[in-house]
Amino acid sequence: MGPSRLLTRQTSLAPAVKRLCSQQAPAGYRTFASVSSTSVNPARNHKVVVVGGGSAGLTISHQLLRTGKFSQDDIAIVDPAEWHHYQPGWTLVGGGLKDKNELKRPLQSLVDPKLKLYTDSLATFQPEDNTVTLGTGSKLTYDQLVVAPGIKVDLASIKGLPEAVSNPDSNVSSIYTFDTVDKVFPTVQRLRAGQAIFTQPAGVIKCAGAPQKVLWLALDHWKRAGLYQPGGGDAASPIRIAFATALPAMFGVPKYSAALETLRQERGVEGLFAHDLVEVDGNTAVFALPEGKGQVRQPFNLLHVVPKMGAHAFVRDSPLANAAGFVDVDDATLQHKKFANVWSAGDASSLPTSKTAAAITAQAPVLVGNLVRTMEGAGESRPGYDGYTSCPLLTEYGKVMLAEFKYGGVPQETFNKIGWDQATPRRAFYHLKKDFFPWVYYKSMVKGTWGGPKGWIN
Ligand code: UQ1
Repeated sequence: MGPSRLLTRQTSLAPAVKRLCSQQAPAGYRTFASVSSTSVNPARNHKVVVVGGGSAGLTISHQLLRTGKFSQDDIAIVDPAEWHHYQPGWTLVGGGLKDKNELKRPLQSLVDPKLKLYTDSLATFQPEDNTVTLGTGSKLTYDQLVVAPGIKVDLASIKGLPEAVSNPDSNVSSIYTFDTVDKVFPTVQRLRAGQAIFTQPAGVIKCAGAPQKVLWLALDHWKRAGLYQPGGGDAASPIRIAFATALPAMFGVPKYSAALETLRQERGVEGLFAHDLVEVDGNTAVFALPEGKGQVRQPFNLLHVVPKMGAHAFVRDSPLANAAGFVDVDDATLQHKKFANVWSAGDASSLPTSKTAAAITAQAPVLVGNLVRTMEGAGESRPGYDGYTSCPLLTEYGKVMLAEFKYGGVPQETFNKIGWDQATPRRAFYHLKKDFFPWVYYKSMVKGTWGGPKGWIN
């Protein structure tokens, strides 16, 4: 029962409520109506509560709506964000190819009016009671819960990084946050000589290819400007480039890793493997080496940093999380391992695959199908997700290597059918990445009508 229905029943109170509500309350003043709505009826119920209005949350909410099984406000989205960002485009901003502001939309404008949007933060989960508590203290109850709030990008995980990226005079930047992404290309343009270092951290991050995409575009920029030449001496190549990654190889999938390692060597990029950035100290990057081998210090003239990432505290500290802090769902059904009416997809999930928007295109239909089956008591969830994900790796201006793979790092290439080996960078893939994916994302994906490699759905 909604609060308005409760109030109109109490006929003696109704005129007073009407009078009070018609007056403009000053900002921050709690009106009579808002006081009574929380005290009289603290929990609002929805058939489905979706936590997060990012790529996964919006895609899943709209795919649910398109099943035709939900009415006005049956589905609620909880997200405090004012803006929704097309984050896969931030590598393009780092390469000077797009403006960060053209990639964002007001979140409200992307939410179908049939969905209820709570612009609040989420405080805690009470899955035993089918309840979530919002940052305001209000509670929502649900029949089914979808947890898709994404992953936290933690600039403070690296000592000195927050200060360095926010200092306009430093050559330290990162494509991984909205506030810092537009600093990247000007630092690349400004560098005329010296050591450039691009980092990739230990641990789970979103889009594990992005740390090197920004490197490849910068390298191409300096090459075209006559400042970089593989194997050239100081005169021919005043800029030197290093990729410092905490991982042992260029990429997690052997097929693409081998192709990228060949590029690295051909292009004269120094590989600092098993180097995990822990501190930015003035113009020196400090890396931790594995197995207690200590630290190394590397002076730089330009540093592109990828911060460490991890589950949001409100997920990590909840009964829904696995030991790593991610929502503990089945790899194939996306159903929670303990709570059968809880689901997760995207960056917040435990799904052991690379965290990308492309992965959402394959995860969302499986989650939606199984959620609806469960809601209707139509039987057990069906395994349907094979780990599909993709990483369109910009390897230079005008070329992309379209890595597509599933669980176990097994390639699953869409354009295999027409005889293309996707480890070969191509111009057609560049236009998919730069022009087609951003367009289809806002035109169709977040509206629930894009199935990734399957094309248009619903
Ligand atoms: C995709 O659908 C998508 O979403 C719009 C991406 O953007 C982030 C992608 O990177 C990829 C690879 C897909 C998959 C689609 C095809 C046609 C391979």
